[in-house]
Amino acid sequence: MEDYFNTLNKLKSMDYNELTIVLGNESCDLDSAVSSFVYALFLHWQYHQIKCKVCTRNKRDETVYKDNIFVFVLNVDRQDYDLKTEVAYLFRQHSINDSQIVFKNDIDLKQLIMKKPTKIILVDHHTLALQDQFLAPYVTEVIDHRPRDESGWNYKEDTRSTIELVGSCTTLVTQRIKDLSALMSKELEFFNAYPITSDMLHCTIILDTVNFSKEFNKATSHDEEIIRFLETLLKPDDRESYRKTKLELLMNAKADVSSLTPAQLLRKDTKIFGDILVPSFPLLVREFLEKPNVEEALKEALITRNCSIAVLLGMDLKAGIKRDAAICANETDRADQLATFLENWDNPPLQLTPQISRPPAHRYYEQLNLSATRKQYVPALKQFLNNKSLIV
Ligand SMILES: [Mn+2]
Repeated sequence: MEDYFNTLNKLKSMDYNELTIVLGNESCDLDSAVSSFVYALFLHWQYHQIKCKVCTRNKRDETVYKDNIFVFVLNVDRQDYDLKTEVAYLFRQHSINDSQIVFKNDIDLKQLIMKKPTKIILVDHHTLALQDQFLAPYVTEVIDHRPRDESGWNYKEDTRSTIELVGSCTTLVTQRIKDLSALMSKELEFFNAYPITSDMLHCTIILDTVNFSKEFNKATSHDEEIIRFLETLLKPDDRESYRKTKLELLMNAKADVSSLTPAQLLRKDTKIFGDILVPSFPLLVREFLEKPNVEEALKEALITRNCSIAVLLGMDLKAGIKRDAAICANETDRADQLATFLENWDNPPLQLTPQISRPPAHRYYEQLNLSATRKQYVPALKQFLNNKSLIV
């Protein structure tokens, strides 16, 4: 593994011949992160397998010779990595440190593509985000498990695509690695050289298919075939309990926000409507408001997201479901107007019951409509914003 991570230093010093970037989608979920890491690592391995056959070290002039490098880029800013709790959990568990990872905001892709030959491989998505559209001419391969969307397909004609509706993109990545390895008659060598990849791929398929749950109905026979292949490498004693334990660990890691600061919680799952910031927390707002530095974090979040008011939504599942909400703003008049508006909203009623105020929140509520999520607040907030523009 050292050898691979060492090549990442060559990116910093621009000491390479050609760069291949493997990029997942912007949610940077486990599927995207593991797909890009494992595929980049495979391409690195494959390149060195082939290279050694065709050119021997003594025939190369080391002073001018440069290797091709293969870099996985996590499609999230470095400061937001901890928000992807299950990704950080699995990578750290396999001793992949944050310093060995290239995050989206660590590199300037616009500069890189101008300086040296660059290829982009998209995994777990095939439509570039708006701000990444300039990468389209550099895309050489796509591996994705969502329905093919031709509308944004402006890639070169010879772009190789593997698109198949399966539960996890890592199923397709594993298949592709198997196929390319077979072409080299080295069926299992990559997986044997980097055993953590089998585990990471296996974990991702388990999480994406919710351990092949019938209820979620995400898994296909291809996912099943691949997970069985991975299990021939991982050799669990008891397959059923092995899978079950993995799912529990990953689900817990995904829901564990205990290490997040208020500032991070305000970025984790947040939507903006007009100038209203609406973060949704996997804990009660009451607990959020008790965290240190919460007032500063709220002020900062409002300023950086260009908002003047925040509606905080909380949920707790520890002893049955509980929900609460709070309104925070610097400008109390407008906060009062929004409070009255939401209290009286009846489509459906949110059943906000005022409680004693909990600073720095302006208003604090228990929400008795337990099925109302942020989705049910959206029409209310939009209506409120429309009313305001009518008055002005
Ligand atoms: Mn996916």
